[in-house]
Amino acid sequence: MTRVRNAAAVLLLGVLGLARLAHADPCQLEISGNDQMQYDKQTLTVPSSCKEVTLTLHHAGKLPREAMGHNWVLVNAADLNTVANAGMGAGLANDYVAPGDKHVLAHTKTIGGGQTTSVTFPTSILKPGGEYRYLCTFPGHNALMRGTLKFG
Ligand SMILES: [Cu+2]
Repeated sequence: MTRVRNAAAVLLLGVLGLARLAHADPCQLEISGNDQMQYDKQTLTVPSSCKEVTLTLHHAGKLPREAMGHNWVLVNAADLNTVANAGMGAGLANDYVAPGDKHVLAHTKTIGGGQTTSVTFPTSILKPGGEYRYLCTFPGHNALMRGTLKFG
């Protein structure tokens, strides 16, 4: 019994250690959305040393995705409105992202309150020193839910 408990304690410490490591990794980005239609960050920065980026989106609210769904969509600044409009037409079944939209650089699924999702993409799609925009393409949300991602 003691041995089992010790094993559980070691496992727990291991998990906590991994979580701390993941948090310290600058190539792992995190952002939250809430029921007030807001992201918790207006700027994200990716160091040029990252070969790959993983963006984790957490919905800190309680409302379902049909009412207050959030996603995270990365675009060139000039394409923000085009992508938002195309996404609206694509509907929730497509996560409000038009299938095959070449203006979309990377995107997560659309999630509801309490859910978490992530997307991993190579930094080879970004230009060093470049500034990009991210937005939520749920209809009407991008007016408030948008920010800047800097690379390098
Ligand atoms: Cu949203």
